[in-house]
Amino acid sequence: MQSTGRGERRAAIYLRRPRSGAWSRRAFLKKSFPDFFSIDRSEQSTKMLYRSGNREYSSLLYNFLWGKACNMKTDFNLAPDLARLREEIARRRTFAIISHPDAGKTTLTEKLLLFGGAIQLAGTVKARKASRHATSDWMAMEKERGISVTTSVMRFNYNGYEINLLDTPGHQDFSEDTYRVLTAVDSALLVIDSAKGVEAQTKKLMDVCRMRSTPIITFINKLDREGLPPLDVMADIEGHLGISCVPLTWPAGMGSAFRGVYDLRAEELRLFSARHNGRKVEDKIILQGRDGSGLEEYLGDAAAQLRADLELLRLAGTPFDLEKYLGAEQTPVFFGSAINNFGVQELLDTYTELAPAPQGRPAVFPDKPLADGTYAAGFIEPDDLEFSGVVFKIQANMDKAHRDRMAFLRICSGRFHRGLKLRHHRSGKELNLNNAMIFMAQERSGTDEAYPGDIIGLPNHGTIKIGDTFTERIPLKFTGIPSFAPEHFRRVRLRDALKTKQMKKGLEQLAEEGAVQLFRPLTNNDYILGAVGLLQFEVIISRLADEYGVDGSYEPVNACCARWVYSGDKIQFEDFKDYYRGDLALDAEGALAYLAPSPWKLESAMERYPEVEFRVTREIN
Ligand SMILES: Nc1nc2c(ncn2[C@@H]2O[C@H](COP(=O)(O)OP(=O)(O)OP(=O)(O)O)[C@@H](O)[C@H]2O)c(=O)[nH]1
Ligand SMILES: [Mg+2]
Repeated sequence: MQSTGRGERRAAIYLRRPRSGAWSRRAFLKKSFPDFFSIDRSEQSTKMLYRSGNREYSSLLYNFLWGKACNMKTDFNLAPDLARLREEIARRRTFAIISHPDAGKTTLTEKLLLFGGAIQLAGTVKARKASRHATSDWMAMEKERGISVTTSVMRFNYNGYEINLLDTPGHQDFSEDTYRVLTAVDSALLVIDSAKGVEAQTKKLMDVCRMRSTPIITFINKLDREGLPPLDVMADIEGHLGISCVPLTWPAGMGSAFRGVYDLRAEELRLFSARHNGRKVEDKIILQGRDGSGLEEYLGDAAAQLRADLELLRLAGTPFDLEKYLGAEQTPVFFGSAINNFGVQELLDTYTELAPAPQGRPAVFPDKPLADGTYAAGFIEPDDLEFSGVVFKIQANMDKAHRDRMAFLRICSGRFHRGLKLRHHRSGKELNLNNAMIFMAQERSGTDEAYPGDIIGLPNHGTIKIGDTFTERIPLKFTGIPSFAPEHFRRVRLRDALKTKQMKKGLEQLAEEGAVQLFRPLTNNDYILGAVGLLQFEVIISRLADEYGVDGSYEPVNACCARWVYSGDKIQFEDFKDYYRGDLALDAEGALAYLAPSPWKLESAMERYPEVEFRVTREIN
């Protein structure tokens, strides 16, 4: 985080308590800080931005100072707080690993944890009995099938950096989880299988990253297998993903002829060794320089090819440009083999060096409505002194013994400390945070302190939902957490009628995670699930059995899509409800939805009732 220095100087000026009612807030603060609070006339005043030098501050800092000014007993100095906060922000990296299924995200995550010192021995995705399983695939179904079903959050320290790493599932049926996670990170690590190149899901993920200009570093994996020539993989990425590639390492050979990677920045060759048994390899050999005769000795015939490749890159390659990477126009590329611990150390070193520290994000102020029905918008910087954070994920039963639900909150600004009182704006309630958690996948531990970029878990019993915003005082809502329209529907059947209560509880809790939606028809007692991807139904049945002891199955149901219905025209709405009663259902939040049996039926309902609004998604909150 760059600082002009002026902000601190100004903030360090002592505030004086205003004489009551003598000035308005803004006038008082402007008088106390003539420079700091000069409002930028070119900005709409509703944006509530304040300038100091070339830095802008959101209204959070403004309100924070005001609060301090009013409650102040002694003079108050902000500068040490701000400096400490900025220091902590600067050493944080929060990123997601994304890719098409099976490219090796979980395997790479395990190795990043290994090199980060968070684990001593790496497990594998498909562990044989008694051998160790990959840390981030902790759910029973993930272990059985060797695929990731839900995002795992892991926090570890590497080289002085605090890293928040999120291993996402690749399968498109779980992509709503991945998309939400992408709103909570500052950068992404894209994994590509060298034999497959860019795949369908890679393109979709890239589109989501592009919407937010998320900076991306690429790891081309599985070099120990026969794959596409590296130049072809890069051309594939450039052609299909529309981002320019800048290799920072280059492979020497591949498959059985894979000998190692050449680090283009350090100008040294690291030789590949497949002997590691899940531990860090220490016996790599480093050769300095591309001209050294040692190249032939270690690489044999592959040396000439490597020299030719390197010459080509020197003549025709794009130079690395940090600004372009941060603007998501360029992606640095690494080659390696995650399962063999190869190329991982260089990746981690460069990732922490290049990736952006926690960034600010847009928000709206719900207490400042505008004439057009929207709210005043603002931008919250991570070094705003008031704490703010947004919940992007809910996970039930992470610890079956405790049976609690965990809300994952990304800290957006300010400092978290144990005992901090936060306002939960949707309910208007105050929450005393004594038991916030940090994670190593399924393992958790309490935390006393956390900073912007950190992901903390708030244990709760159903009060917190995806999209909820927390701040110390100021009403604020972070925007941009997507919600998804279900495309597939199933009726849940229970094998043992005595377990109805457990099933209801299980379905309600799992629906709160946002991966499936639960509908209760107005005319019967059925439980209908809607999901974006079919695999979600299997996950629910498996989790009902594993976490709630309920044996369930599915029946088809006559619905093709759900539309949330609203209307300002009471008479027409009542008429609509009477007419379509058999196809109406309440979702888990009690919102009314029309489960259309066919696209044609939906169209005719829309024509018949022009005053009824049919929304594709229900706004989160
Ligand atoms: N040969 C080879 N296989 C690898 C390498 N890295 C991962 N694999 C294998 O690829 C398969 C998929 O790996 P995962 O790490 O589960 O892939 P993922 O991207 O997490 O998959 P999903 O989470 O299900 O999308 C596993 O069988 C791994 O052992 C590698 O470097 N070389
Ligand atoms: Mg995985």
